[in-house]
Amino acid sequence: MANQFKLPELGENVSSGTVSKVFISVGDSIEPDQPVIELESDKAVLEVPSSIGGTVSEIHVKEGQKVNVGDAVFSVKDGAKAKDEPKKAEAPAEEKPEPKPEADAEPDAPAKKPAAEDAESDGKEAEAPATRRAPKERPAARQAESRPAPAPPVPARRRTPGAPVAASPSVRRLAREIGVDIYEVATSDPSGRVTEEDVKAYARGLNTDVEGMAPRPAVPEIELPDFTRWGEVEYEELSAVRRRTAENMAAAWASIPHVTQFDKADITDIEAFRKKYGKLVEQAGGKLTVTAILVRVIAAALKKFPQFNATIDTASGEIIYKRYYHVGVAVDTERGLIVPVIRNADQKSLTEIAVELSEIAEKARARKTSLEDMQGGTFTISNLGGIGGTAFTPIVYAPQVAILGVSRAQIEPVYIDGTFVPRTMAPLALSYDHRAIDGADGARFLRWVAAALEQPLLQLLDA
Ligand code: CAO
Repeated sequence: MANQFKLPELGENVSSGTVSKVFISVGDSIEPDQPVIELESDKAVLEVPSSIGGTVSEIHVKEGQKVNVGDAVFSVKDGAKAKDEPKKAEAPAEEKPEPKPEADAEPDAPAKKPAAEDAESDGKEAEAPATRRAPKERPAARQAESRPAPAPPVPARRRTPGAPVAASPSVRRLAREIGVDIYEVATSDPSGRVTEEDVKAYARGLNTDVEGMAPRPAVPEIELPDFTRWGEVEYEELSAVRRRTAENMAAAWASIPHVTQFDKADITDIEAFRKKYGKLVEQAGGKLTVTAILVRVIAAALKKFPQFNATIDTASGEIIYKRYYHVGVAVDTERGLIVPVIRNADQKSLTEIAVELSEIAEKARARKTSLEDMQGGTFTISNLGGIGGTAFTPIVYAPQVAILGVSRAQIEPVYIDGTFVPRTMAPLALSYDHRAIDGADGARFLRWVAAALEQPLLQLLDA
């Protein structure tokens, strides 16, 4: 039975620190995962949770004392978890499931829950201490600039038990008072500390999602086996962008009945146009690309087909038609997918759009896109053609109702007036929310977009 808690590994670069607070006293009954000391290192201030439970018999550290990884912090005399130990012994190590996500911990006040309440997870904790997966430092700088939005209430993925969170007691208190689980909050502070602003931003996200929609439906989580049973594995903390993408995609996939409509656009003349006028746009500071042209064409298509520039609100039984045309463009960056928005694309010239697209893509790749830059989009374009591929089925970026995917344009033989002629054909894929849009409308919309690319003057007939 473990009766002494030693300072565990705290992260790749933290091997010691100064005890700034001791949260426990002799005689306290404590539980695994309960914060016991606050430790200040040169990198961050961390609360260190215990991996053992029991009644504290001795505290080996005091405030202001320097401690190293492996130093004894406190001892317990009765080991409240002793009763669970036979259970652990029965289970062969490799068949033990992952420790359960923690229960709602009250990080900055010693919790007084009865030990039996957590008997199951406590038992596992005692044998699989906090250091089983070395708690990693949060990649703070990456999270800081990439936080697209506060995390929504689903899925309720909790931190790995034992991974400490750096935050001051007042921030923890605030989180507790407003009902935020501090372990779910991403930090925006380069030091890795969770700040008051982080907690407030997270709390705002709990009430509504990014676009002000109702809270999303819960997405069931897939239970993971212990992969170490079959070989070596490596753990990497999800970046804020990856986490957010995962949540958005899962929510959209679970709640939107998708249909994907395919077509091809003959962009031979557009390619000739790009070659001819690319220099002019370059002088203005942009790049006349297929994506830039598509943004302009899509803005016109959204005016022609308002149901594609809408949101379906099943709760109120309404369709919300937006009278602005803000086109999001998926940008592939080192840290994942970012979707900045080109506002009022219907009112901008092609050159203006090309310049803005170059700017937002550069900004996204330089990690400078703000939350504001990504909000308010009414339709999204995802062009993977620069990378390759013949087709893909994009996922609608909720609460929008449609997204256009573009694959690599290639020269193909096209049968025209009795002869095969080489034409540059761009594969298009339109995914849409079948609750809001019928199949025939999907086909019409995409054909209209293809025709507008083939004969741009056609648009003017309706304009
Ligand atoms: N077919 C053939 N070639 C294409 C093409 C297409 N559909 N789209 C772009 N290209 C070419 C461009 O012409 C350019 O070639 P040159 O350098 O010879 O002129 C090259 O590919 C690179 O294009 P680009 O990336 O500079 O410019 P872009 O405006 O076409 O694309 C952007 C901008 C931001 C959309 C793109 O860089 C990008 O990030 N795409 C990935 C989007 C993504 O990840 N989507 C997935 C989201 S869903 O999981």
